[in-house]
Amino acid sequence: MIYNEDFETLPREVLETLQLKRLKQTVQRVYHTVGFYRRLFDEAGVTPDDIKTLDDLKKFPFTTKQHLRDNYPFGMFAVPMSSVVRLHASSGTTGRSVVVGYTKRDIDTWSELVARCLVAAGLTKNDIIHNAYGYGLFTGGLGLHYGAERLGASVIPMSGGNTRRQITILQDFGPTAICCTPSYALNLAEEGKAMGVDMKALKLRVGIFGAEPWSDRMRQEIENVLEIKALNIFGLSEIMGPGVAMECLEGRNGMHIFEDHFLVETINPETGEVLPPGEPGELVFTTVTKEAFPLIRYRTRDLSRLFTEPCRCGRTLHRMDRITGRSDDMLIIRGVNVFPSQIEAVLLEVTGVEPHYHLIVERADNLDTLEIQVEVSEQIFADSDEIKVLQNIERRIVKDIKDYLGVTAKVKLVEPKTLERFEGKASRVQDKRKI
Ligand code: DLL
Repeated sequence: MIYNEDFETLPREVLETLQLKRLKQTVQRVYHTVGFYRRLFDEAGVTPDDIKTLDDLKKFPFTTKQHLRDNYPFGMFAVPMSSVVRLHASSGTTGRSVVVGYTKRDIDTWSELVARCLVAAGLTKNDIIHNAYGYGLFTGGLGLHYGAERLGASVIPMSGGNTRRQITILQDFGPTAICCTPSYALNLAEEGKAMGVDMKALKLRVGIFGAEPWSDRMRQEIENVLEIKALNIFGLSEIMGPGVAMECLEGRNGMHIFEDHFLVETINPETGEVLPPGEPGELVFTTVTKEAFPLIRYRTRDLSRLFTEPCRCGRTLHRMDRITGRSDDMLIIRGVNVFPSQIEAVLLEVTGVEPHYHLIVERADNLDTLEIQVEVSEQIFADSDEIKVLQNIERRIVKDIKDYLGVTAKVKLVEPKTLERFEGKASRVQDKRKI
């Protein structure tokens, strides 16, 4: 089934004509409304008139996450705030998070694209959708919610957490589809089993999983324990949120990218060179219909590759492979994006600790855990008969990490000069998760 047959099955040359028209408009608009882009293009010696073919996009400079941070919070918006009807943001200490805005039409587009995803998963207005993505600044909850409403399905706005209650609702309301992170799906299955619930007997038929990396092995496990079809959904706040790309039930091999709204490239993350389809590299997106927060050649840091072969579902939209890694050090912990530098910034605000730390990430019972080992200062250590002082430091770090970054961490204070030092590039993160 296809939600918007007109746009999802366009012959490639018609799609490309549409893309070029929209690209020209977007590049013109950002040049005239976003000071940042005017400067960026001027410095690179390009003007909107340089876009004559889709290939000309290559001549334009990249936009990076650092650019977004430098323009925190609203500096990259292309419309006045009076036209912005929604804001979302990634977690982070002030100045480090990324804030995104939407006009009414952006919300409308987003709702349609998520509706396309749900239909690609075989859902109709007769389905009941249990939405366990977090509601709030994170785009997952509201993104899926609006898409489900657009489709006309019945949506249960569960949000994350409260796992036992989720299981009761799964039993009592009989949803036919579930949306959450893949690790949370496994966690729900396990908790349900512990509660004595036959998770295979639930009415669930399909799951729409994303927001964090997962493997085929995890897919098989989820499909086994919940007896459902598990599909991959991709997106990022900067580009829109969930619904940038989605697997279809028929193909289940790569996610169709909604190319009538987003242009995609893969690049060599070291050199920035554009790679041919099929070759693994970093995904770069350009939005061509967004009003409030358009982005030109945004480097996602997500590693994947593009498939251009036709898919048996009939969509002519190219597909991207599952995300195989990142070209930076971003971690996704229980669905929350965290950079080691953000943890460092929090630690540096705490008196009595040194900027020597290690981060250990593991997955236990399908839940990610983060341990922060950090050295205390000589002085604190010398006075450490004051066990209370240490406990207070520990508590303060746990609280600040939760407050600023939205993740729960275990903190272990260690003696001065006990953590490994690095001669070259520091490798402070040990990610022991096997996904
Ligand atoms: O995670 C949007 C989303 C919500 C997608 C719900 C899917 C479902 P951010 O919080 O901005 O947005 O995080 C974006 O998450 O750059 C990827 O690294 C990662 N990611 C998202 N979807 C997938 C996926 C949402 N299907 C970042 N597989 C992205 C692997 C994913 N990684």
